[in-house]
Amino acid sequence: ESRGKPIRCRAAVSRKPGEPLVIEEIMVAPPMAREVRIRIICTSLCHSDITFWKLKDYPGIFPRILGHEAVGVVESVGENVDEVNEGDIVIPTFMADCGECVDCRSKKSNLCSKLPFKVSPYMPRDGTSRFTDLKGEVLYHFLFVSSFSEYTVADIAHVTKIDPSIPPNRACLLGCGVSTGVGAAWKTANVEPGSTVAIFGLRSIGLAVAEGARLCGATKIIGVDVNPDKVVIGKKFGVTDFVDARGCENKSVSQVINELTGGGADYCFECVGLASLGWGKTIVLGVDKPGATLSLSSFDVLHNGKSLMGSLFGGLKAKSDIPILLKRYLDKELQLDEFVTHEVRFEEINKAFDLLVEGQCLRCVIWM
Ligand code: CXF
Ligand code: ZN
Repeated sequence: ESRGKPIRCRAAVSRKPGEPLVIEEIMVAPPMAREVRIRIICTSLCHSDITFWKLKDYPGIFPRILGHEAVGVVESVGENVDEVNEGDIVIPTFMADCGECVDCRSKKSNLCSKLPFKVSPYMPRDGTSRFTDLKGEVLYHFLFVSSFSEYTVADIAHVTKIDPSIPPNRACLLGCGVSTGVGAAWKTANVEPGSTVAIFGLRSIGLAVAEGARLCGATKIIGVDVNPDKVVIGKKFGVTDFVDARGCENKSVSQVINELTGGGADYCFECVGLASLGWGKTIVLGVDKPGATLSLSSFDVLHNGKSLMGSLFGGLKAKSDIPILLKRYLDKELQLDEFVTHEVRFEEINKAFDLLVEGQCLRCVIWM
């Protein structure tokens, strides 16, 4: 019986920026009020883990436990938790869904104002860590999830209970990347049947946007990438037209898109981390370094009626929308299998980093 006591387990600790993770024994404190301790079953690697793993100029956040796309089983619950019980299968998420604040109660926003999104090294509610190494040194959290550990602690507002019939190596994908892309088309842009879509960058997020746009009934889904090999994988996710960003000869990418759509795509999705404005609505999903800026001309916004919006977690509310996506997978509408290009054991977690950095990998599932 581990309930109420610290658990000693293994975690992959990021001790220094850009250096391989170190698998060590750590201590995971019991959950405090409104928290749950979760035994991670599977976790996958998202590009944001790599972005923050590499960042040198972000003081005070090492050593830390990365990972934020995962599924697990509730080991124990703290006081005042009635939403989940020991043994429940859950997805921890980097976005909170407290269900009580004005934003969580509104249909317009997925940005919880009680536990706002930030890149914090601590638990969201009391601002302390649940992790220490065997020397007693604090290990920091990442995005309120820290799934590169056999056990983690998450706030109940960051936990969604799911149907346990979905395989864990598929369920974990709904914790970040796939949900973000699908949600961006479905919730943020609200792509309607018959519309045209252009997607810049066909890695996991861009392909998930294509998948979302396909499910919403978009008739033209243009994928833009610098790698012409993406044409094959793009087709699997509903990309109808591929534009090789480097091989447009004497035309610009926007000219090509203009010709394909008769004037410009209704919705453009920026999934690279280099914002460029599309024709109608442009939705920014690509994660860039802190301090990066977007340039847009006021002429374009005013004269050409362009609009720009960001989409965190695809505009999804975790507790109500993850179960919808999960059901659509079980009903064979939403594709998840094709995202998983690699699977490794926890001991090989650094291989997952190499694979994602190299770019041939979409999602690498890590089995604990
Ligand atoms: C990202 C969203 C933008 C800030 C960092 C984390 N989410 C997940 O990958
Ligand atoms: Zn992510």
